[in-house]
Amino acid sequence: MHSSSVTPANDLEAIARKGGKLRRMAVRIPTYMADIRENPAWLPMFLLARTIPGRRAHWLTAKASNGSIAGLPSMFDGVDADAAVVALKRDGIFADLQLPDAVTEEISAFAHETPCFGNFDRKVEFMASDHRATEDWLGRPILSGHHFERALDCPAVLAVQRDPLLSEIARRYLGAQAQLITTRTWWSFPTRASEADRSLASLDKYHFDLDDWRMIKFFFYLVDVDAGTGPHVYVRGSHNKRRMKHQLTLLVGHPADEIVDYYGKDSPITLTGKAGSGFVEDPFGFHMGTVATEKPRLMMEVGFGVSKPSRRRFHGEPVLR
Ligand SMILES: O=C(O)CCC(=O)C(=O)O
Repeated sequence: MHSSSVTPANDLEAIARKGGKLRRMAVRIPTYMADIRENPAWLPMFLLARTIPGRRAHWLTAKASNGSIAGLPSMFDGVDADAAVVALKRDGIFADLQLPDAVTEEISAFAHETPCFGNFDRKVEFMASDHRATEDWLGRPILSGHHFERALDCPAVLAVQRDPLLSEIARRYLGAQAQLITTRTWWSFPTRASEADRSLASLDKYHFDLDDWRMIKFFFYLVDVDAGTGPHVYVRGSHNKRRMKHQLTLLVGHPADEIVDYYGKDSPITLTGKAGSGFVEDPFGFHMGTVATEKPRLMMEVGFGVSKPSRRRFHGEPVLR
């Protein structure tokens, strides 16, 4: 009696979990297919870059970086690129970046004044201050608001993207082939989002990125981010060590208990901070954004990789079904 009443519930839970996994994966398939059509070289990367041997083999092609930024003006005064690269190699993350106030204010003002696109859908265009009204009009939750290519209309965004310190860290970590592959700004809104929307926005589930063989991403908060603003979480050390089960699956997202059991309960770091604070991470390490519960989060990302960038993905735009 006891076991028969428990087993079906467990089965249902397992089926639901599997259904959730499939839904999360299905939502990314149109993007993966578009990537392969645009650049067939993406297929071997997609299949092999998730494995540690595949990755290590690719790291062997990294060329030593010979350039130096000594003498070039940077807005990140006092940041030691060597210390950043040491931390990236050891932990997968360096969390000691700070934008000048004027830059933070300029990007924040731009994001408040520029319409964004909800849930990556170009038909859902609205100002961040109209988020609730737009949800009412649309009849469903809006989790994210991206500015896509409009971000490059903001001179301060361009100044961050082109800052020599970022490319210096990228070249020293990824090798001389490092090149810019993403620049995006976006809002994450507090709302009750569906599993599919959370998956598209890479929220609330530990995952690793498979957009290139070797990558780093710089993230900057443009509002104060505390526990209620959907802070980013990164699992230290998970960028160079991977459970076999997580290498031999097409899924990039995995349950938190599996991650914490393997990497240790002290390995996840939750990144809260003032507007303007930033960090750089190797996104092969497990990470996630969390869904904001109280206030919208405004974030900027500048990503570097070693392969030809995709125009669409440059601004974080997936393909919707
Ligand atoms: O929104 C975030 O904090 C995470 C974004 C993310 O997971 C990603 O860019 O891969």
